[in-house]
Formats: sequence, C-alpha cells, structure tokens
Amino acid sequence: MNDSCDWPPPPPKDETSAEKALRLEREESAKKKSEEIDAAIEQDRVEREKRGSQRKVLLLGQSQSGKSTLLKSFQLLYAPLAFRAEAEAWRAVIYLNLVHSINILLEVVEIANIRTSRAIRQLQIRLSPLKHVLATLTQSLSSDSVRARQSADNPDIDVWRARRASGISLHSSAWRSLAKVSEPGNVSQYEVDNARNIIVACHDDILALWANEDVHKCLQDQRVALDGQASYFLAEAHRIACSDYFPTDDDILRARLETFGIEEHCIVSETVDYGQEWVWYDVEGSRSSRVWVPYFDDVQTVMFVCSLANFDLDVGDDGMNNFTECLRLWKGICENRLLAESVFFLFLNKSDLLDDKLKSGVFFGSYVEGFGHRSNDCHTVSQFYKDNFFVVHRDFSPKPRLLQMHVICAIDTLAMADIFDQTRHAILASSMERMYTL
Ligand SMILES: Nc1nc2c(ncn2[C@@H]2O[C@H](COP(=O)(O)OP(=O)(O)OP(=O)(O)O)[C@@H](O)[C@H]2O)c(=O)[nH]1
Ligand SMILES: [Mg+2]
Repeated sequence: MNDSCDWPPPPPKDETSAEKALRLEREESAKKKSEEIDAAIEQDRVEREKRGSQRKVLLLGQSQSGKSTLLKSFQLLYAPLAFRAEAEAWRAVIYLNLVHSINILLEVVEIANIRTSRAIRQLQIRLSPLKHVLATLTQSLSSDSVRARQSADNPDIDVWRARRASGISLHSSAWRSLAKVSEPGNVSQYEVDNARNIIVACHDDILALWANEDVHKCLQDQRVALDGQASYFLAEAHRIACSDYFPTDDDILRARLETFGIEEHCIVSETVDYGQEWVWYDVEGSRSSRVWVPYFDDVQTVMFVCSLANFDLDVGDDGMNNFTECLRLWKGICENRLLAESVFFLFLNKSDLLDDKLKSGVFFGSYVEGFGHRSNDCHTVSQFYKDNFFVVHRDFSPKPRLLQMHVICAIDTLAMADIFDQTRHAILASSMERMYTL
C-alpha cells in the first residue's frame, strides 16, 4: 500500500451520516493544518536560501573617511531607481549643508572684527534669517535621542577658528526619520518648506556673499579652509537656492550626514546580477569602531575606507598623526580573528583632495615619518599608503586572505563603476571558492 492510500483512512463500516459529517470535518481541519505546516517549512527554506545568497559588506574606517559616500555611490550604480526615489528626502539635508556653509562665512566675518564694508554689513543683516533656518532644520532633522552637533544660537568659536571648517555633523539616523517629512501635514515638512522659502528669498545675497572678496580675505586671515563639501554647496547655491530646485545625484553624494551607531542598508541590484541582495553595514567611524566587529562575524566582505587627504590632521588628545592612527585601526581589524574568513578591500579615498593638497604645497613628509624625501605627488603618496597597509595586513592577519587595494574618489561615479566591478568579481569568486571548500 502506498502513502497516498494512508490518508484519509478508509471510512468505518456502518458509519452514520452524523459520524460521517464529523469525520469529514476533522479530516478537513487536519488537512488545513498540514498545509499550513508545509507552507511554513517552505517559507523558512526560501528565507534561508535568501539569507545565504545575500552578500554582506561591513564598512569600516575613521569618521569622514567617506564610508557612507562609498555606499551611496554603490547604490547609485547598482540600484539607481531606489537611489533616486530617496532624492526628495535629501532636500532638507542639502539645505542644511548649504545654510551651514553660509553661516560659517557669516561667523568668520563677524569674528574677524574688522571694519567690514557697508555691502557686507547689509548682507549680514539680510542673511540673518538663515541662522534661524539652520536651527530649525537641525531640530527637524534630529530625533530626541540624537544630538545635533551644531547650534546656531551657540556657535563654538573654536570651530570657526579651526584651520579646517568641518561639515555639518547631523547623525544619519536622524535623516532616516526624514522619510516621514514627505507626509502631508507633518510639522517637519512645514519647516522644510519654510527653509526653502527663506533660502530662495536670500538667493541673490547668498551669491553676493560667496562672491565677495573681503569674505575670502577673512577666511584666509583666520586660516579657515572650507572643506570640499562646504565649497561645493556654496558654489552650487545659484541652483540650490531656486524655487524649482530638485536634488541631483551629485548633491546627494556630497551631502554630509554623520553616521551614528550601525546602519543596515539592503540594496537590491537593478543592473548587473539583477535581484542580487547586498546588505551593507555602515558603521559609525570612530576610533573605537573595533568594538562593533564582534557583531559581524558572518560578513563575507570587509571594506575599509581611509581618507588620503587627512594626513596633516592630528587625531585625539594624544596628538597622534592621522596616518598612524588609521594604520593602527587597520591593524586592529586585520588581526581580528572574527574577520579571518572575510575578503578585505582597502579603499584609499579622497584622491582628488590629496592631489589638491599636495599641489597647494603641503609636503606629506613633514607629517608622516618614513616618507623621507620622496616625490610629493599623488601617485607616490598613495603608493606609500598601499605599501604600509599591505605590510600590516600581511603581518597581522590570522591567516592569508584576499586583499584588494584601490585608490579612489568616492564621488566620481564614473571611475567607481570600474572599481565596484572589480570588487564584485572578487567577492563572487571568493564565495564560489568558499562553496567548493565547504
Ligand atoms: N572631495 C571628496 N569628498 C568626498 C569624497 N568621499 C567623501 N567625500 C565627502 O566627505 C564627507 C564625509 O563623507 P562620509 O561618507 O559622510 O564619511 P563617513 O566615513 O561616512 O563619516 P562618518 O559617518 O562620520 O563615519 C562628505 O561630505 C562627502 O561628500 C571624495 O572622494 N572626494
Ligand atoms: Mg557615515
């Protein structure tokens, strides 16, 4: 007798019609239960298969090295529809970046305490509503648990005096809540609209401030070097401060929002390997980022991002040089046994800014021991980085593993397409190898 004859069992002899009805009801209920169990087993199998086919990437590196930008660049290339679907939500962040940059200029002029021209004094007065915009946007982009690091009411003089005017430091977990901004009637939406109206009304004055020679002289005198992102948004103000402005791909790539904690991003490829899921873990860049590693023992890929352009900055109270600090962080990640099986990628980022800095006369060897009197050009300096990072990886990894190194400019999507192609192939090859080894 085969299995199919076992169920349902044959009806008993002399079965009454009431007994028959009860039996059929029980059989129906048992059949339903059995089908539910089958469906649950099937769903579990699909889920496990899906998880198994996901590619997991862990992004590590110092703050401002460009981790989130690398991720945005990947999303733009592999899931452009999803990337652009989020464009509207970036509007407020972009306004905030622009307004923050304008406020740096206004503060620098104010602190300069010089006899500024009548034209500048008028601009200061006419642009003063932007301080309020900075405060309200900061507020609307921040959740209660997230502290914005900038405040229009209480500008930190040391920040303005710093040789480098760093970008806005809002946490990106705050931005996540911005998705709600587009809901009609939401108070934040009102604030974003209000910010837009004020910025648009200030269009000509913003342009005049940025074009004013005295302002640039103040920046020079106070040794305030605007970072690339501030200069970008000021240079693009003629477009951003228009009523019909819509965020472009470049604006989104440039928009700075500090990552807080760990963020998980699932990117479903819309281009090559259609439907392939990439799960990226974007980790807050801080010196203690190694503490996150134990949570990621199942990631197959580690992408470490290092900024080439920060070698002349000191890190922390111990005055440790940025190059040495980054190498120290890299060493900790290389020797971590939990990541022993992962494939490693090192992205030496911000090559454009390194090039600018070296060409402006900053000598790499004055900041980094061991560089000696080598040629002070982008190629030689990045090779020096590569050599040092390679040796640390070779000497401190628990066992030999793949390391790919790339000198990149994360905001250059054209060049990044080729780089991501190479990394994707390496990741696929290593997972195939792993499959055959298991
Ligand atoms: N010029 C230039 N700017 C870049 C490049 N990569 C990133 N940036 C800018 O650098 C700033 C910091 O980049 P993020 O991606 O936010 O840095 P992060 O490593 O995620 O920083 P945390 O979230 O604080 O850990 C942003 O304004 C980016 O637009 C690059 O290659 N060239
Ligand atoms: Mg980030």
